[in-house]
Amino acid sequence: MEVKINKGIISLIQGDITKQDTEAIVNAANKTLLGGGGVDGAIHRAGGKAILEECIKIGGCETGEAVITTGGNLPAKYVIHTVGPVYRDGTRGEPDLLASAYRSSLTLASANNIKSISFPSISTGAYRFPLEQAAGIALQIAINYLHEHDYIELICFVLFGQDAFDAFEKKLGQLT
Ligand code: AR6
Repeated sequence: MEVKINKGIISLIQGDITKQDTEAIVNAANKTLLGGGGVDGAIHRAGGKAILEECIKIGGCETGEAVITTGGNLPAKYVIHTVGPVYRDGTRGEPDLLASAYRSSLTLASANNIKSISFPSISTGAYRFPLEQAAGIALQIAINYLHEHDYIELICFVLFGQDAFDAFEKKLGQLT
């Protein structure tokens, strides 16, 4: 599914983010930046040790913020590592922190002249953020960003399972 917003496109696909050839892919990392399971594990496995070495030098990342490394052996030139919130009960700033993780990643992409970027569904795996709410936040930030910035051409959401794809597809239909 694709939707044109201002000068850019939001695209939803089902697949593996490590295979994407957008200029940047986003990693759903943790604060240590030292790797883990899920998307993080897949990116470090496919990208090789250059990414981990850069992450060690950077030294960590706060929740809601983002940092950038090269893409190592990945098709993408860059990996933007962001840290989504661990979802507890929804009253601890989780929605704002998730929005901030997406916004910080897009801002960092712009600062590096990146025109195409792929996101996973941040925080909805090990960090247990409810999928439908997370999809709404992710898409709203992407829509707002494309309205405010003419430079980015493509924001792609790479959803791993049918449930995630369906949730994003439904929300994108509602929001556009
Ligand atoms: N491509 C795209 N999406 C994927 C892939 C992939 N290769 N693999 C998993 N997903 P998660 P989080 C989906 O757990 O919730 C790590 O250990 C997955 O199905 O990767 O932000 C980190 O080190 C789910 O929908 O990220 C942190 O400690 C979504 O990606 C912690 O997990 C996010 O799931 C971060 O947890």
